[in-house]
Amino acid sequence: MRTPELLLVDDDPAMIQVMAKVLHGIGRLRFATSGPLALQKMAELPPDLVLLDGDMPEMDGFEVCRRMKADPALQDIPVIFVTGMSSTAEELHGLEVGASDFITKPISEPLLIARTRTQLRVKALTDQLREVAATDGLTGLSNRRAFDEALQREWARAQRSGRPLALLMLDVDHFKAYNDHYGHPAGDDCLRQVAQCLQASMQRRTDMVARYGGEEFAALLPETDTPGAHGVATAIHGQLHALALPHQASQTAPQVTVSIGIGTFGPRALGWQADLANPDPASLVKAADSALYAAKAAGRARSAH
Ligand code: GH3
Ligand code: MG
Ligand code: MG
Ligand code: MG
Repeated sequence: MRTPELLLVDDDPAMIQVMAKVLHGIGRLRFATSGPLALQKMAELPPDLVLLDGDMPEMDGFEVCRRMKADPALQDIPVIFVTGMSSTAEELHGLEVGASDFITKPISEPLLIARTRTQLRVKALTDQLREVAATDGLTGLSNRRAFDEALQREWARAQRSGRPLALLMLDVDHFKAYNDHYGHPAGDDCLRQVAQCLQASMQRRTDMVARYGGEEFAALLPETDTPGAHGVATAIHGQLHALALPHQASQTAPQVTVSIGIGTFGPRALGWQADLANPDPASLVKAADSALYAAKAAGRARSAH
């Protein structure tokens, strides 16, 4: 397991020193002496746990916690309040804004360690669960759910920025025949190899390839226009050709090939395909899907737009 990142937040540096001495063996420690500074550090690198002073002059811990829980990038990070107050009302307030646990000052070292470990364990399990929920079990690629989420996100970003967005739909050619000829387990293995090849063909860190379902894959290419998308598709055909997975039962070629449909979204004035009355993410999928159908009809092992 990777080293956990802890953020210790208290307006009193002496208090941070006390906690740091106790927690230094548990993870990598970072510090903030105010609410705004804490939020800034979290934005730079989301920690695995925040130990948060309730009472701070500029912005109190409750407000920091409220803001964290309203931010999708920060809301799964557990927060332990370290407070001087221990009234039921304060504790309720903390729970209402999303606190996971409480420690009262003066802190007990064993309790601080035990509660910190507990929350880090919960965080590690949450991360694991999120990872499993987003991953396709056969290929290890992102799954359909993760793809749909990314599409919503990137679609919204493209709308805001006016930058293009491309989507490739890929389908393995004559794959039913592959299964019939080589057997289903070999078919599974073939899908794994195709998946790896697709992953290796992605050109930018922000490109995402997913198993869309069955023997269909999808790639989401932010900031990519139609020529760029064609470039990626051509690279995929080339990589698969070089990989040369035998497919004796294919009517297209004696090796595994894919057909690719390209959909792009962007300002029409610049020549990108946006001729849709009410464009939404589904319309981009639909455009790529009809292009895929065209690529199949035109003879497979090719791309269409
Ligand atoms: P086309 O070139 O038109 O795409 O022909 P095709 O045979 O690939 O198309 P079809 O949709 O008829 O067949 C898809 C096949 O993919 C059928 C199905 O058994 C197989 N398949 C889907 N998911 C898996 C999987 O997880 N493992 C294996 N081994 N086969 C799968
Ligand atoms: Mg304080
Ligand atoms: Mg299919
Ligand atoms: Mg197919």
